Amino acid sequence: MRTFTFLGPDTVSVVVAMNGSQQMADGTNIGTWYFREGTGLGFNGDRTIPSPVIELTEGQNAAITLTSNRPHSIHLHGLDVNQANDGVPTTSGYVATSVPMDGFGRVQGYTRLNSPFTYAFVAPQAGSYMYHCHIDTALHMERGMAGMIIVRPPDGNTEEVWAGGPTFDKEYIWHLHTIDSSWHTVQVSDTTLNRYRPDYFLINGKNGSQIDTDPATAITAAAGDRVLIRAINVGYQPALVKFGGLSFDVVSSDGRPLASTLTALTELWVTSGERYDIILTMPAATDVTASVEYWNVRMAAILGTATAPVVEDPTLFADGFESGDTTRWSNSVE
Ligand SMILES: [Cu+2]
Repeated sequence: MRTFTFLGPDTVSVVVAMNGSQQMADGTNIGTWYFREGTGLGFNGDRTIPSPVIELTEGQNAAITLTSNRPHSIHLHGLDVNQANDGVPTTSGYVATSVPMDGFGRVQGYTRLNSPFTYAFVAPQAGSYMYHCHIDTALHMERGMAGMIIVRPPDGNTEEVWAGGPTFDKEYIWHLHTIDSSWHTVQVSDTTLNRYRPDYFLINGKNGSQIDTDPATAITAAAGDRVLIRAINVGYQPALVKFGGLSFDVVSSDGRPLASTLTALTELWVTSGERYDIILTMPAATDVTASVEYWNVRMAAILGTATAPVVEDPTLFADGFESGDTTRWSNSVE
């Protein structure tokens, strides 16, 4: 169903690739940095952003081990972990070039290059979270060092947002991100980064017509199916998400259930660092185009838009089972 890799269960080994290359719809190859699963260093051949999904279960004792030959960290954005495991450098664990100074409230939670650092925590309440590198953050996140963390309910249920919470039949992740290609020619922050002028507008690392055929993003479901879309904005633009006029509900925000579900929305702002869990019930005979508008709110201007099809597939049975096909979660869209 997705192009992402699920990691887990208890110990996740993550390395950093700084030689990624992402081909955009216009043929341009954009250099990327990203986290990937593995224990060795270097390039694994997938060359993709976003970074992989880390999937955990509520209450699980989780450990994420980061190995890198350059300074990086994993910040557990929105997860209630203690400071040493939060991944914000100087007060928390990271992979350092040299041993940092002690004092000033710093913790000695760092390792040298190529020496793994382990972030240990108890997976919090079920919901949608994110992780990203917190070293030279503006550049490293933009380069692709960000991904989603999904915490499942304690029983591991993959059809319930949280224990006793809303149910769903199909699940999508919409990782919202923009790229300023001029930022992808520098190795460390410099004056190039004084301005952010995105020229690629992505969902799940793809742009333009690439999205139409990306089974991780293009929404197909049977009429009546409840489709969960976990929207996560790792970019620097507020994103206005619409599903072609279809109405939808929002059940949780930033990993927490809403006190009351927002119902019958037709658009939703998702700003930087936010996550929303959206449930769209697929109407019969649907064939519409969803859109993600990336805004410069100060200028009241849309900088760019990513679009994706939302289609009711009559060959699918309700509840997500495909007709004559038992490979329920492996999408066969060409
Ligand atoms: Cu980094």
